[in-house]
Amino acid sequence: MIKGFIFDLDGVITDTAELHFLAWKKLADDMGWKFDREVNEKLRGVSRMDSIHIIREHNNAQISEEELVELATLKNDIYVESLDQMSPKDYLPGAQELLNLLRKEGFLVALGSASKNSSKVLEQLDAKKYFDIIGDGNSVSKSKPAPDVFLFGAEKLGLEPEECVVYEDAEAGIDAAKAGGFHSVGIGPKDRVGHADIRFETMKEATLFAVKSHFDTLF
Ligand code: B16
Ligand code: MG
Repeated sequence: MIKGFIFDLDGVITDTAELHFLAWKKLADDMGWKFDREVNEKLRGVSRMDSIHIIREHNNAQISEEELVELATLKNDIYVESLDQMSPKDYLPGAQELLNLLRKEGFLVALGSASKNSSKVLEQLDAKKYFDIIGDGNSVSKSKPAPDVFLFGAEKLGLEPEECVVYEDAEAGIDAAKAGGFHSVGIGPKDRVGHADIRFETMKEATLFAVKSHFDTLF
């Protein structure tokens, strides 16, 4: 029986991708590095340090690990400052309605994000009230596609993976959900999350009704 839901943050609850893009772009410009939306797409759901490694490789830049950590911190400062402009208006369409309904129907709910800034993002959205457990980049050391952040959430909720549905917008996020034995809902195009148990183009279509209809006997 499905008793809980675990949500990725960026790309599922809200769209911070643009703010991440602008912050990486500023850093890349300052460094004289190439960085565009195509490269940014490769960073979806990927941790901060894995992201800067991808950008370094894209630029063939010879730079030490120590400097990379410093640069990632600079990018993060820009990103965190830009979160100040985020407000409860910035839920992705359908996300807040779903979270409200899950509360009303008594499901357990956890966050399962790669971000180390999830607390600030949830505060800006006034979304902490929807989550029983926050699992994020501070909770585990192995990031997606490892299932650790979802396993952390399930364990803290007191549930088995097969009792939880994971919502994810990243390829590595669906890989992580499947590796952990969770039911998965993919948000986005087929070439990205087509391997999820069920896929919707946007959160607007990924309603509780649609998910219940798909998993039917599990509810
Ligand atoms: P931070 P998610 C991910 O969030 C983003 O999709 C990804 O682009 C970002 O690099 C990662 O969080 C780390 O974020 O720098 O704030 O720790 O999709 O897992 O909610
Ligand atoms: Mg995401």
